[in-house]
Amino acid sequence: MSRLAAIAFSSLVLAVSHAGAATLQVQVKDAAGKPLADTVVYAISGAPFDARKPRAPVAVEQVDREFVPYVTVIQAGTTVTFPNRDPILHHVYSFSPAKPFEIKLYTGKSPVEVVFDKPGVVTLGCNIHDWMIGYIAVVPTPWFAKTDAAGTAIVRDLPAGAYDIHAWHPHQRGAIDPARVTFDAASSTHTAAFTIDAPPRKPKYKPPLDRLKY
Ligand SMILES: [Cu+2]
Repeated sequence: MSRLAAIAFSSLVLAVSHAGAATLQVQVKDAAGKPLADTVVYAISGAPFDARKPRAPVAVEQVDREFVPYVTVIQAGTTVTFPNRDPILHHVYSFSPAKPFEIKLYTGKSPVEVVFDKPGVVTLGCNIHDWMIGYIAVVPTPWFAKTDAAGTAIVRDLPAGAYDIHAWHPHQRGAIDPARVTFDAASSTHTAAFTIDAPPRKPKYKPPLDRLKY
């Protein structure tokens, strides 16, 4: 095979293997049968993937005295910034074993970038405003998504193989059994469903901005 033909052949293989990737649509309901937003779903397989592949940094902002988004899901090794969009100072921290860290009083641009290298749930808080809470789910796989308001999460580009589909929600009561899904056909869409007993988020009192010194 000529060099040019070899290049053309390998691009073809790449195109074909991409076209063969599966899509997984996950539907999540709460115990009352209502769609459950902010559920993290991720697929674990024995298939190899390039764990060193650089991932785009992710931002968890502070907007109107809250963490936005409330729940973030990232692959282990991803860098996160914490821009403060409020006119007051925040002091972001976590005591979670997966990534204890602290960013002392600041506003505006994130003073540091934090690399989340260990899988686990990282609970975020603000040292000044105790109603502020957020979550970063650090997962050991590039295949993940989060449910929207309709309770739907879509995981794309899954190579053929058998996967355990895991679900996690910050308010879940009790453990959630993973679902086993096998993608054997090319370019297929598969589905999985979870019912999670998770009470809705209760809004906490936030003093108005003009009453806050910090
Ligand atoms: Cu704060």
